[in-house]
Formats: sequence, structure tokens, C-alpha cells
Amino acid sequence: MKQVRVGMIGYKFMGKAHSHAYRDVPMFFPKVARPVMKAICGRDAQGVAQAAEQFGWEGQCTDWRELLKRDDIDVIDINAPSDAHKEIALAAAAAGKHVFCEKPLALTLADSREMLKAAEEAGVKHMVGFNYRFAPAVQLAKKLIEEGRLGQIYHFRAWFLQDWIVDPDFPLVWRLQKEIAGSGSHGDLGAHLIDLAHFLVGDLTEVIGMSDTFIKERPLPTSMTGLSAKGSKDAPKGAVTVDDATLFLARFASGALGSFEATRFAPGHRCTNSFEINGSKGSVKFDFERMNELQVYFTDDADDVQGFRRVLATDPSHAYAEAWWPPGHTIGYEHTFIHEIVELMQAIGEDRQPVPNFVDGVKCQQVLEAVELSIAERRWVQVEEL
Ligand code: SOE
Repeated sequence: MKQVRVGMIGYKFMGKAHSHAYRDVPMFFPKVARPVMKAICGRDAQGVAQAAEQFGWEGQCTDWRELLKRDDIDVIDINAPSDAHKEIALAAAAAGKHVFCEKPLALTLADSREMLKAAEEAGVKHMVGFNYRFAPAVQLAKKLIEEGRLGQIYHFRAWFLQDWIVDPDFPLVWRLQKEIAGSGSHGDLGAHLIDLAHFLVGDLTEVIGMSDTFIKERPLPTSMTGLSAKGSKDAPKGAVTVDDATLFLARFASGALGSFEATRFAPGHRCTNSFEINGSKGSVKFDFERMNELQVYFTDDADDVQGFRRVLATDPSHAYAEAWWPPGHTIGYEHTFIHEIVELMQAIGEDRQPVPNFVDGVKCQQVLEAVELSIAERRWVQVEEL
């Protein structure tokens, strides 16, 4: 069995999710190339050593450049904050390493294009972490659309609602700082919606958006990891430099109409990544908080049983289901990462580009920036303008 030796940068929230995926792939997907967890990298020596031990990495380091020098590492997995993506990806490609990078691909469209160019010129595999594509229920939606069972697609409406920073005393974490995150809910959550739109319905041609930052400044944190942070509400404050919410309308190349909403100010919604697609022959609805289910409606159902019905995407006919448990034994968030690592391992094993890759990352960045331009200039923006 081919082995794929991995070096990873980042050991907190995404580092844990990716590490778990690398450990589970050989157990549940024994026929794909086997990931070998060579080394994990993080700036804090004690923190990364503890993560290496806990997550099962052979070694660890505090300078990511060490990973690029090693001839026993084939893939560099970047899940450091967004401002580090470009430098690491360019250096990894130049070192001949395959690159898996968390979303959003970069801080800017120009940076993402530079990353794609470098990866293509280096002839390495490149992938971006749009994990929600890999939920079996999302794969089922894609299958229904491709089989024509929804007919002509009229509407794609998507919303990614969270509430972890509604408290104005929640500290100023990196996701709220433009120079590190690039944008707020737009690039963090809206990026997923844009990628799902591309995956399920196709390219967008024009957009117009609006955004706001509801809480303008927050206390500086004493510590942070993932979506949690510690700090006193009486601590010195720093300016929030990203959007708290961004909404936009869009037209697809297919003619379908799109509406997108990303916010971190929707109390009661912890991680409501949802979409609904309406076509001439039916509709589908997905809500990540009920990620094993797809609500489907078909116009040709008998008149007396017309209505949305729930499909549990855990039967053998559903994507990835046979690797897991009997029908009805549901899976979770972590499985979307396992499935994307399966795609990465399969692509490397089959010597093809994984999907989604940096091309998809650039397409997403282009829409993100088109929306930002539309907000700045208060007009419709053609995506191809960028
Ligand atoms: C925080 O908003 C976050 O963890 C995002 O960064 C992830 O990409 C998303 O999957 C869940 O929410």
C-alpha cells in the first residue's frame, strides 16, 4: 500500500480535526494510500509537543521550514491562521511538496492566484479544505441535481449562522482581525457557502452585497484556541477590523438566482450551515446541524403525498456510508474531514489533482472579493471584473 507522509502546520482546532482524520483513514478506508503522520508544527514548543503526543504524530517542530527540508515528508498540511497560508504554500510547492490548505485559501485573490500558479508550476497536488462538500447528504444533493431530478435550478439560497461572538465582551481573537483573517464571517463562513454554490449549481456571474460590524471593539484576549478565548472584559480593547455579518445576492451563469447570508450574530445558531435549492421538478434542503439528513421534495410525487420528506444519508447507496456503520448509525463533523483526507490520499495514489483544489480556492476568493467590491462601490459587480 502506497504511503503518503504528512507534515502539518497548526495544532489547535483544525490541527485536531485534521489529525483525527489522518488517524482514522487507514482504519475505515484501508484501500486508499495510507497517511503517515510524520511531524506537526506549532510556534509554542510545549503546546505542539503535547499535541504530537496526544494526536499521534511521530515528531514535532516549531519552525515549519524544517518540514520542507525533510525528504521523508510528501504533503504539507496548512491549518495555521489565514495570513500564513501564502508564504507556507509557496515555499512548500517550491520544495516539491503536495499542499493541503485550510479555507479560505488566502487573504486576497491575488495571493490565491499566486499560490495556484506556484503549485501548478511545481507540479504538485493541491487541495483546499472545503469540508462540507464531503457530507454524504451534500453529496446526495449533488447527485440529485446531476441526475436531473430537480430539473432546471431556479434558486440557491444559503445561510451560515453562528452566535459565538454575540457577547460584546468576547475577546478580540484572530478571526476578528483583518490582517490575520482577511475578513470575518464573509471569508470564514461565506467561503463555505460560495464553494457549496460552485459545487452544486455552478459559477456565479454577478453579485451585490452588504455587511456590518455590530461590535466595533473588544477586550484583548489572554489566550485563545478555536472559537474559545480567555480574557477580562476590563482588559484593554482592540478594534474589530472585519465584518460581523455579510449578505449578498448573486446570479449564476446558469441563470439561477442566489442569496447568501453569513453571520456570527444569530443567537441560537451554533453552526447552522444550510442551503435550499429549488428546481422545476423539486427541491432539497440541508442543515449541517442535522448533517445526516437531506430534505427532498419532488413535484411528481402522487398528489396525496406531496411534501418534503427526510432522507437519512446513511444507506449503502449514499457516499462513504459503506465505510462506516449500518443504516441509521449517523456520522458527524469530523467525518467530513476524514472524507476530504480520503480524497487527498486517493488523488495522490491515482496521480491526479484532488477536488476541491486551489482552482476552487481561487474561484471562491474571486467571489469573496467581488462581493467586497460591490459593498465598497454600492453596485452590482461582475465576478469576471476581478
Ligand atoms: C468558525 O467560524 C468555524 O470553525 C469556521 O472557521 C469553519 O470553517 C467552519 O466549518 C465552522 O466554523
